[in-house]
Amino acid sequence: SDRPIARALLSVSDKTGLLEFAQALHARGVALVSTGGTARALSEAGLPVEDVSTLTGFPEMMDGRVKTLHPKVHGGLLAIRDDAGHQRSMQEHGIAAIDLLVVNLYPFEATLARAAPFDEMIENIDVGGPAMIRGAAKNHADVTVVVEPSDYDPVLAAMEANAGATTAELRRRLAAKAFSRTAAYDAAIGTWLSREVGEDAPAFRALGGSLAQTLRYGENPHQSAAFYRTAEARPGVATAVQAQGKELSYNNINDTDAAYELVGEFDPRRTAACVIVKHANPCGAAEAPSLAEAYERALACDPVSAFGGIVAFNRKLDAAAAREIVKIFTEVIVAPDADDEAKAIIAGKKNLRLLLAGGLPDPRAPGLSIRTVAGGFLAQTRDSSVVDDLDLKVATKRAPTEQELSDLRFAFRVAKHVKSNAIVYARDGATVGIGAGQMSRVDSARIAAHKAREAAEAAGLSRSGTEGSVVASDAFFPFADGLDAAIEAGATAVIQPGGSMRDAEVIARADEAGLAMVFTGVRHFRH
Ligand code: 93A
Repeated sequence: SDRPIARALLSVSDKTGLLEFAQALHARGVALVSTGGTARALSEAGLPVEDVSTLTGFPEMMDGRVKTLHPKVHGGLLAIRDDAGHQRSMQEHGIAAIDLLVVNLYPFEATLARAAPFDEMIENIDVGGPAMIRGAAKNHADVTVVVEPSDYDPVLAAMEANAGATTAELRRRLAAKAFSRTAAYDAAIGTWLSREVGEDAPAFRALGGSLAQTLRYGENPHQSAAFYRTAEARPGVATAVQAQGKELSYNNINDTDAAYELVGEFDPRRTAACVIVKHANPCGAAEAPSLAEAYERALACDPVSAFGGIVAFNRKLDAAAAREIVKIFTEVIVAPDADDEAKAIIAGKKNLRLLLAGGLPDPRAPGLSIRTVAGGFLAQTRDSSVVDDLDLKVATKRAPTEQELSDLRFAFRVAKHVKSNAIVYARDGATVGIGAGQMSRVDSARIAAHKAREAAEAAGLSRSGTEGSVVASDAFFPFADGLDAAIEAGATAVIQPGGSMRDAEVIARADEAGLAMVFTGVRHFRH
């Protein structure tokens, strides 16, 4: 509830901004309670403060290991203000409500950073602080919790605007931050202690999530690895059930994720779709009336690379598709489900892994993506942009035909899931050439055209593989040469983000060649 804050408990290791904040609270008539060092700092500044040991009736003991771990503190934080039973307990045991908790923890991370001895690390594991933070954060309906000095001012501003109370919205935001802080704190401790005992698994777990599977090895046999599930319930490789086949490897899981995320871009109510992935890049993707046709068309894009690949479907696997897949060596099949006949056909290949995910991943769903860098990690929100939601702008004199537009959308959808620089040629709802992961966009364009030519030759087709196709680029063409490669390959239409300094030059070249070109305004780098 939005009652004015009457009592605050302050217990901070980092005393930055403490005095100003406590001063402002005092000026608003807030009673201050505090632990040893914090209380000393406040009273030295002339502020009236009750020592937490007076409150608990116990001295701080065991070198401060036990100072706030007491029902008078935790009852004051956790009691629901509107609950009659809770109120009775408070009265019975002489517990007073704590409306604001200000805690920052023993500096475990800073102590680790200066490579302190083991015993000092242990002493810097805060127990009482996280306990209070978690109690206050759980009870954020009534309690405001602050875990870093940068939130002192926002809390004061809210109190100023609300007659001494904070808002429910602010309390919830602060609670989210509080739980994230204690999680990161324990992760740092878990990682440190795992290193000390020479085990990787606990350190992995400290990153969050629950262990799904210990893997035989990582990307390479000399690396140890494990697979974790996070709380995110989005259907995908982590929620999939393995119906049959050999144990999954690290690379299998990574590649299956890439395949399933891409196939999830195809609405199963609109079309059947199939994606084949090798080394985390699609080597074929297609939509068609049936899964079997989609598979055949995806396979035709690059049958050499598809050998030993991961095959993903957007609909329940049926017998016709299963019969096609078992003709060549495949590592993993992933689909929302499979019918009994399909399962029986797959069962003929003992080693072939069949994963049933129960649903398709929603490409628009929010989520985080994380990667480590030396000494840290990078976090970003998922690339949840979907081409169907974009306002495509025709940049050339000629607008794309209906068929071209449909293929352009298809190609851009696939390009989102190809490592940059990504160039994707497509025709009639199927990729015909994919250029991935090159340092130069022209090279990706050439490779894509070259692969399309090879596949066409292998299939005995008379026309070059990219003739009459459309092409997607995951980022703008910085020079017209990337477009030249597409023109040379016989593409008739282009989709790309646009926004290059040389857009005018690129557009002029497209107009000259009679190409239609659309700009998405959205880039799909993927590294
Ligand atoms: O040793 S503790 O885990 N035991 C406790 O009961 C306790 N209560 C608060 N550490 C505890 N604290 C921590 O003390 C706070 O998280 C804060 O970091 C620090 C503040 O101590 P002082 O006020 O004496 O400087």
